[in-house]
Amino acid sequence: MTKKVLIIGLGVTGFSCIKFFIKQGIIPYVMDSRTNPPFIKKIPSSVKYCVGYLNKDWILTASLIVISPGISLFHPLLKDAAKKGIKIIGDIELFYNSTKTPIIAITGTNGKSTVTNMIGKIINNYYSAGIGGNIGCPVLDLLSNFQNFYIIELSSFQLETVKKFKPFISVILNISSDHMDRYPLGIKQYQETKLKIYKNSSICIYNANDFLTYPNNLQIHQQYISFGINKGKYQLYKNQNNNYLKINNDIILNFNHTKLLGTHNYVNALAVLAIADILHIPRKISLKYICNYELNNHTLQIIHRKNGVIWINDSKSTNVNSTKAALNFLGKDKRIWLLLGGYDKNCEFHLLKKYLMNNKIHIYCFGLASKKIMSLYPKAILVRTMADAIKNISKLLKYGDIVLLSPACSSIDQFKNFKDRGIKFIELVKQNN
Ligand code: UMA
Ligand code: ADP
Repeated sequence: MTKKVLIIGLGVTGFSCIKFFIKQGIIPYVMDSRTNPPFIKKIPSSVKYCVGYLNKDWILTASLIVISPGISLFHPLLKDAAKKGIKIIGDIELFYNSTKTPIIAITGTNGKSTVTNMIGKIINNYYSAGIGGNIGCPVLDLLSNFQNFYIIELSSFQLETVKKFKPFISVILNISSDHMDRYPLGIKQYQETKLKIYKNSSICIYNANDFLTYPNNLQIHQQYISFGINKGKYQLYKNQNNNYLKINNDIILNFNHTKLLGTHNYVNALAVLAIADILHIPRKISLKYICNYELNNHTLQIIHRKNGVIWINDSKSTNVNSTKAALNFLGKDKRIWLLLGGYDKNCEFHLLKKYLMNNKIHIYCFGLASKKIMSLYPKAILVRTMADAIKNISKLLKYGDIVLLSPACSSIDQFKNFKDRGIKFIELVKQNN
């Protein structure tokens, strides 16, 4: 019987899978539940496709199903396929099976892209590394170039389908409530998915302050390295106004002398140094890159200063914990105008209460989550769109104020993605100020 490979999802991942199989002489079948998925016009003519719904017959007669991260493994039709013994994997497993190059895999609720980029810059100065995964470039597209290492950012969605995947180094930066619309059994289900990253890994790096990241199945052949605030091998040690990087009681760096913003980014840098040390990269090089690292766009990015007012684009903040990190960084003294809202993924805004009850914070909320936000924070101001919020706020600002877009929600109800939301924010701020 010929092998019938079915690819589900026609976004960047699905398209990279089509190219991968065709290169191996296998013509796959493709489907997407959307009527007009992003890569529909690029499907080669030899490939049969079905869009607008998930085709049950195709699913139940496939010999291998490769799903994209946007499709849940817990979809009833996929559960039926699994019961029939049909193998279901994702691009990460295909990638692992196609390379002998050591893989550094990074996950966590927040900080993945920051850590992936920071370690990428360090490694690429000393060796060569291909960077991809949830950060943007689908992993199968990395295979064509020779590299010493692959650094891949992994979402919980991508980890759902890993089986034999064996990274050399795996990192979980932190775990807090996110994507609860995809994990009906709650944070434990989400955590268990994230913990899969450690399963076959040679070295596991975890956050000593966050027990949800602790490896659960300790194995004699694995090595465990921790980082954390005043805890773990790689420590952030706070003393009066200084923030030191400490390893085994030796102070290595004063974070106050770096370009990093906020305690959470100091902690991210601990994980980065732990990886760099494993790869024997001279500390001098690693510390130089850590000191000079500038945060990615849409992450605590100061985009405008006028009349003593600072405007910050933190559109990449798509959950409660990243908004907490932004508010912690800004402190309690300034008057903050916070733009909150979008699609909340069933997450818990009450966890922001401690921060949002501060009289100096004025909340403007928009998008699908706004009703939920209003019910918890009745003093918040409800607007239809982010543009309305910016227009209203612009008339009320005083010297010393900060306007922060850190929405704690994903953007898909009103924007294409977080980048689109951030770019529109920048345009609107400049138009109105
Ligand atoms: N979808 C359908 N029907 C389908 C397939 C997908 O409705 O049949 C929807 C999904 O619900 C999802 C969207 O389409 O909302 C995109 O899904 P996809 O699997 O086609 O996504 P790709 O374009 O292949 O991009 C994926 C990752 N997307 C998701 O996990 C939703 C990208 O992460 C990643 O960069 C890319 O693979 C390369 O690895 C994006 C993301 O938002 C940035 N990730 C989430 C996050 O960071 O919070 C997890
Ligand atoms: P991810 O790729 O996991 O989404 P990013 O590094 O792109 O992470 O950052 C996304 C958001 O999370 C930004 O708002 C950023 O300021 C915040 N963030 C980054 N690192 C952390 C962390 N360790 N803890 C909490 N929030 C963080």
